[in-house]
Amino acid sequence: MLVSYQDGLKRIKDIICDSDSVILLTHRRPDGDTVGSACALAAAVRKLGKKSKVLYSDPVPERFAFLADELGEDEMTGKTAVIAVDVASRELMTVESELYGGKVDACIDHHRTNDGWAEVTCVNAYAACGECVLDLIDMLGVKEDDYIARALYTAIAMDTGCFKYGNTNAHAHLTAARLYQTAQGLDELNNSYFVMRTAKEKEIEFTVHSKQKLFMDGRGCISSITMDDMKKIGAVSDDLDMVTDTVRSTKGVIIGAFLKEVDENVFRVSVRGNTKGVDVSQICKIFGGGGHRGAGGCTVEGTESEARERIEKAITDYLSHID
Ligand SMILES: [Mn+2]
Repeated sequence: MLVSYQDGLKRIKDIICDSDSVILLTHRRPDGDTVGSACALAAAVRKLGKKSKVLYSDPVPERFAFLADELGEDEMTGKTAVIAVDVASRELMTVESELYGGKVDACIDHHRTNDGWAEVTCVNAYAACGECVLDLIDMLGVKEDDYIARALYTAIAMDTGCFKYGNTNAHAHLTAARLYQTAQGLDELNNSYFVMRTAKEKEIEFTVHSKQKLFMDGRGCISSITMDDMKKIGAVSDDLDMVTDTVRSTKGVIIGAFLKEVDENVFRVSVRGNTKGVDVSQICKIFGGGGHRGAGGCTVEGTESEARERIEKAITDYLSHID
């Protein structure tokens, strides 16, 4: 059930205070926001003398693995609460429900599209879920330590693309500034997240650039990568996280889409918008997906060219209606 944000924070605080152990759940294909938010909340819960662990749905990408490793996991004892973070709908979790008892007591999130799927769901449309989690940690009366600050900084920096995406606002900066006062080595984190790339990632970038097509007089952009391409490079899905942005980085592009083949003839589509006037989640909804105004995702089936055509047509339709 969706409740008001402040009421939700209070209720989630009560749920935590009422429990001996807390399991945190992330969405599948975990990103910096869901991992950072879950790890930060798990660490805060421990400061209250309770046990905690995070269930990640899918393996944690290499660049965020240090957060999961440093946290480790407690043995759950006594009354155990289950809280999802950054999870807009139940379908976004692949973690086996037997692992957490099937019932999700609460969900704290920043997606406008959250349908209120958990027992208590509260949403604030901040740039990152990490900002919601800091509000909750404040309500719990826990002071953020170095680890919590690095985890929450990861959440905010990743979901704002290092404070470059259209969702970046004063609150995101002010929260990051607060975390800077506690965390050590955030410059190194930025460097590892936003500058350094593996040789494989560079090769992927090259492939994605070479398969890029501009349309609608350069206002739309599309590119894709197949499992075959990835096999040739020796890349895995995780290596692709950071290339999505290249489809919106050509000057003049309003909407860019990147298609990644995740199963034979099944493409996971990431759509990115460059101006505040567009809402790319509307395009993703056509294909059963969703997301934010500036960033959304969906899945389409077909060959590479069929999938590209369908997405290109949807973007063309959308762009011709906003002129
Ligand atoms: Mn997020």
